[in-house]
Amino acid sequence: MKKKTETIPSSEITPKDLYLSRRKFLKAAGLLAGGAVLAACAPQLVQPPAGTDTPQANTSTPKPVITPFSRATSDELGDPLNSYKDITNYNNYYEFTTDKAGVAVLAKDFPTSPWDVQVTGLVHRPRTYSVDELIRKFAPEERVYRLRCVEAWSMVIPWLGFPLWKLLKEVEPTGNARYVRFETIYQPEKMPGQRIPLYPWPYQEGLRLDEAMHDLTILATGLYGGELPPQNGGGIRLVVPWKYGFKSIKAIVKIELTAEQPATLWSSVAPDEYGFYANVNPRVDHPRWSQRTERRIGEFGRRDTLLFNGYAEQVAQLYEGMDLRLYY
Ligand SMILES: Nc1nc2c(c(=O)[nH]1)N[C@H]1C(S)=C(S)[C@@H](COP(=O)(O)O)O[C@H]1N2
Ligand SMILES: [Mo]
Repeated sequence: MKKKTETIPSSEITPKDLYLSRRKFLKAAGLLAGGAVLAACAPQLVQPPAGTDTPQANTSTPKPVITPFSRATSDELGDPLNSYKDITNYNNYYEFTTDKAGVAVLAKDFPTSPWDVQVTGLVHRPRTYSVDELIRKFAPEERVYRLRCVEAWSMVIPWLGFPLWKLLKEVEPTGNARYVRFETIYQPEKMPGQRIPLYPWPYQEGLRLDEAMHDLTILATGLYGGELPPQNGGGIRLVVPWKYGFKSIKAIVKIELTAEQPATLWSSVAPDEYGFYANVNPRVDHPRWSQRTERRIGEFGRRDTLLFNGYAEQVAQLYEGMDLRLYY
């Protein structure tokens, strides 16, 4: 494993004191419900649309209604967060539908808790973890990241998550491990898109081990201070902010350390359009459209796309010696 020296500590990305466990979060939510205690910290409070704020409970006790909040109002470049409504109602999730505005409705009753993730392959300590245990162990923190879809739209999203390296360190990759493979749940009875054999389900993705160990790479368990809605990849999803959104695989049930570069759904469907690396790069056009600019959801007009989605200072060293035009 390469030692990283130039990564930004999470404390510089977002406030240190927002390391909320789910339990602490519920407490905080209680405070919110009781009054305006945290209102000053949450100037852009957004009321979630009815029905999208409470992931379905397995019990008859309804979960408390959670008001999404974030201490941050913008990313580190000064651009405002997208609204909770945008983030949870404009989604790519082909297991449900290819209609971005239709995912939230179709995923509404998809059960995200309890949720288990198996960590396996070339590791000394293979294990299955529940997301609840991961949350207790690794205390998710807020990370405000840009998400840039290969389709040339983008958002700024306040995730709750923990760096993937913490989990990988715990399972101890063997000396032969060079890649990490991720697999989405396969549940065609609950995911209508998986009944259409157009894609080689289940969705799978992969990272090189040093990319996976980079401090910017997180497993997200929530957003806007609350739980991770099904349409955004609950129980748990990957977020790799310097790569096109399709690398950030949702609803992960398996993480496997491998010696060989794993197959990915998109690179097997269209290898010349969606490469394994998929680093955001305005200079490498998609075969069917330019990647020079993008549409920030909620804005008029277009803005320039940034190399590595604006994270070049932190991640460019991962690709030294690689011709970025060839590894798209
Ligand atoms: N399992 C799975 N993960 C997925 C996708 C998908 O279709 N299935 N779409 C990807 C794409 S193309 C994007 S842009 C992001 C969108 O994440 P969001 O809906 O939370 O904004 O999820 C990625 N992860
Ligand atoms: Mo995407």
